[in-house]
Amino acid sequence: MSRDALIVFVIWIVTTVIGLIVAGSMDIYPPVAAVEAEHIDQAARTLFMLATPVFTFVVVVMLYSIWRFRARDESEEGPPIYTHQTFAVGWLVVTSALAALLFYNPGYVGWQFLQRDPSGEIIVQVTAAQWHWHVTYPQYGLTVTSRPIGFERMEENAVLALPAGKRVKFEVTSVDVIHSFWIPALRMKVDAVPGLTTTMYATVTETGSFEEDAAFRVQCAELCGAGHPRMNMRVEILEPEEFEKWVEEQKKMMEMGGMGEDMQDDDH
Ligand SMILES: [Cu+2]
Repeated sequence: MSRDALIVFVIWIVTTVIGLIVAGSMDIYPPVAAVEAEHIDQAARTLFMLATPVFTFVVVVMLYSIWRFRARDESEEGPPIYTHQTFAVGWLVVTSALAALLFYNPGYVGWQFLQRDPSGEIIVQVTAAQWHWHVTYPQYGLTVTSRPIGFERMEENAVLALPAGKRVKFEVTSVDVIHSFWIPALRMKVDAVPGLTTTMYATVTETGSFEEDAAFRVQCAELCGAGHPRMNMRVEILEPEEFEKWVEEQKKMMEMGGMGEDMQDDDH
């Protein structure tokens, strides 16, 4: 091993260890409220861990080469650099193998897990429209509709409630353009496409609400027009008894023509 290669190797090991410690201690994940969310966070951590040595290797080799093999005065050109055949092939093989591994797991294996059970104890039908979410619970004969009023007045917005411990099947569609139905605390997201019904499953675990953390919200995740950033809705995950109470309250409000059925928004 040449002296340069040895130096690069040592710097690479040191920066990789530092990178792994930093990546491992970073708490960048919002609250987890579904079994699926834990798996998705785990996939993100795996990608971070595998990407760290590749990233530090590229940066260390690049910066070291720029410094070490620079032209020392203006009349001089730097030393010529030729392809190192063995290294190039080795690099291709290693990174392709890593990518193939990730396609399989968490890619394929993770996808199988998300689709493992096509039933739902609770069915939630979601219809997106510029810039509302119409949320129907067919088992309860209840529909709630969000208003595009933005974060500042989020406490006035409608609630999509879910019972903790239940498997939820979301059936999502759109009446106008493509939207995307996303609940960050569940880490699940699916496009809302006009003329199609897309499905998404979540096995909800923890109780929580928008008031506790903004990850408990529906957020449109596909640019859909001027009201896109305001196309959100509060999410509340309740104990099953609390959920039943919430349904009854909402139905009363619906009958009285109150918030549950409020289809208007203040901005038009
Ligand atoms: Cu949108």
